[in-house]
Amino acid sequence: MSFGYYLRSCAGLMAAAIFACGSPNLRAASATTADDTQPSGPPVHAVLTSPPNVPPPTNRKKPAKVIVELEVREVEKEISEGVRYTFWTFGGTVPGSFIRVRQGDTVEFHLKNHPDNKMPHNIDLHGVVGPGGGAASSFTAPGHESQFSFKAMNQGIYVYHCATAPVGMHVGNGMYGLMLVEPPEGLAPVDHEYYVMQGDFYTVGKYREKGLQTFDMQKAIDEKPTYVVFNGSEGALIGDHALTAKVGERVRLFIGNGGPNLVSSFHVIGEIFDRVWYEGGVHYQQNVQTTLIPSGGAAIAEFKAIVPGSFVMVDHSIFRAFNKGALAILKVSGAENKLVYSGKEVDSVYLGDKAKDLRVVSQATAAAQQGTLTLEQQVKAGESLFSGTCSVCHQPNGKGLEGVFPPLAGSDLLAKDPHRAQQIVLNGLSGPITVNGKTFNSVMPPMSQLNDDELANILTYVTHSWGNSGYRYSAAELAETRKKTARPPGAAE
Ligand code: HEC
Ligand SMILES: [Cu+2]
Repeated sequence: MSFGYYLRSCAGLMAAAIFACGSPNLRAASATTADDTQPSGPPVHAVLTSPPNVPPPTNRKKPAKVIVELEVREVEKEISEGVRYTFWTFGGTVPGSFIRVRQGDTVEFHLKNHPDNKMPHNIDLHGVVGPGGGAASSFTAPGHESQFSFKAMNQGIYVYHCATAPVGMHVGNGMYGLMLVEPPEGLAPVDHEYYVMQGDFYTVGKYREKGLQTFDMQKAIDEKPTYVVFNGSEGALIGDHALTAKVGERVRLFIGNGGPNLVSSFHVIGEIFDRVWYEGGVHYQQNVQTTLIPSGGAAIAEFKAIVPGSFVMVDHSIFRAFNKGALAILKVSGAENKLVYSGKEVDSVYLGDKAKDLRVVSQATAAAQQGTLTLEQQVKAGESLFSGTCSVCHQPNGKGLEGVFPPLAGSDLLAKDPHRAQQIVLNGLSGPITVNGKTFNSVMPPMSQLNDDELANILTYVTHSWGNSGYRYSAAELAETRKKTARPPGAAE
C-alpha cells in the first residue's frame, strides 16, 4: 500500500469502506516494506536538492543501487535580517539536501565532512533500519569521508539528523533534513512539491539583535528558543522567496520538524489540507486544518489551490509565528473565485511588519550602529514597523478611530510632550486622556517587545508624518527611558 495507491483507490469511498482503506497493514503487510529483491541495473546517483525544492520522482519500476553523496558544511548565513549565525548543515542549507529514493533501493551513502569544518559529524537517518540509523557507521572528522550501505525497507517520509555529541547542539545548529522513500509505484503526480522544515534556534542575543550571534546552550536546555523558523531563516520563504502556485494546481508539501525541542502545529492560514499523511506513514487523514509535526518527525500534506492570494504558513503556537519567525508564504496567482471567497486580499492582517520591508529596518539599525543613521532611514524603518504594530489601532493614516483609538495625526497631546510618548510605547497607557478635545478611556498595551532602535524609528516616523511636530527620537533616549521607568507586570523586557 502506498500514498499513490490511496489517492487512486480510496478517494470518495463511502464510510463503510474506510476501515479497509485506512488499514493497509491488515491486508497486505508485506507491501509496506521491501522484499528481498536485489537491486538491478547500473548504480544511480541520487539527485539531491536544496530546500524548498524536491528531487524529481525516481520513476523506477525496480529497486536500484543508489549512491548518495552528502557533504557537511559549517556555514555562516542570515537567520533574520541583519542577524548572522554559523549553521552546521548537510549540503550547505538548513534543512539539509532532500534525498529521494524508492522502497527496496540499496543506498550507498557517502558522508563527507568538509576540511574547513571545525567539528566531527555523523548522520542518523530515521529511514534506516540499523544501529543509530547509520550514526554508528558514519562518525566523520573534518576532511574525512565515511561510507555505509542500507536498504530502504519502509516507504515514508523520514527525518535525518546529526547525532554527534552534544547531539542537541548539532541538531540545534541546523543539522537535519528529509529523505523520501517512495512506494514502489511512486506518488501520484501533483503540480508542485515543496520541502519545508521547521527548526528552533537559540542565540545569545535577543530576537532580531543584529550581528553575528552564537549558540546559547542554556536557552536550548531550557527550551526557550530565540527563533522558530521554516527553512533556516525568517526570510527563507517570504517576499521573493515565497512558494508559488496557480489556481487549480495541486500542491504537495513535505513538512519536517528538526527541533531540536519544539513540536510544530503546522497550519496554512486560509487553506484546508485535503489529505495529510500524518507522522510520515501510509495512512492519511482528510480535511485537516492543523497537523502536528513532532520534533524528529515529518508529514506529507496535499491541497488544491482554489482561490488566489497570500497563504501564510505558520506554527500555530502563534507567538512563534509573529514573534520568533515561524512564518512562510505560499503565493497563489490566478483568477478570483467569488463563489468560494468573496473578499479582497488583505495581506496586512496576518503579515504585519513582514508585509512591509524588513530590509529598511535592518539598514536603519546597521546605520545606527555605525553612527550614520539619517532621518530618512529612520522614518522609512519606522513606517514599516508602524504598519505592523501600531496601525491596527491608530490606523495606517494615523487618524485613529472615533471614541476608541486616539489620533496620532495632529495629536496635540503628542505635540505638547514628545518625551511622554516613549513611556507610552514602552509601558502602555490606560485611563482617560484627551486628544484634540476628545476624550478616550481605553487601554494601550505596552510595546516593549520592540527594541530601542525600533521604537525610536516608529516614534520618529509618527512625529514626521501627518503634520506632526518633527521631534527626532534616538535609541539612546529610548534605552534611558526603559531604564528609568518600570514595565507593568507581564510586559516584555
Ligand atoms: C491595541 C491597540 C493599540 C496599539 C497596537 C497601539 N496603540 Fe497607542 N493607544 C491605544 C489607545 C487605546 C490609546 C489611549 C489609551 C487611553 O485611553 O489611556 C493609545 C494612546 C497612544 C498615544 C498617546 C495618545 C495620542 O494620541 O497622542 C500614543 C503616542 C500612542 N498610543 C502611540 C502608539 C504607537 C507608536 C504604537 C505602536 C508602537 C501604538 N500606539 C500601538 C491603542 C493602541
Ligand atoms: Cu554534527
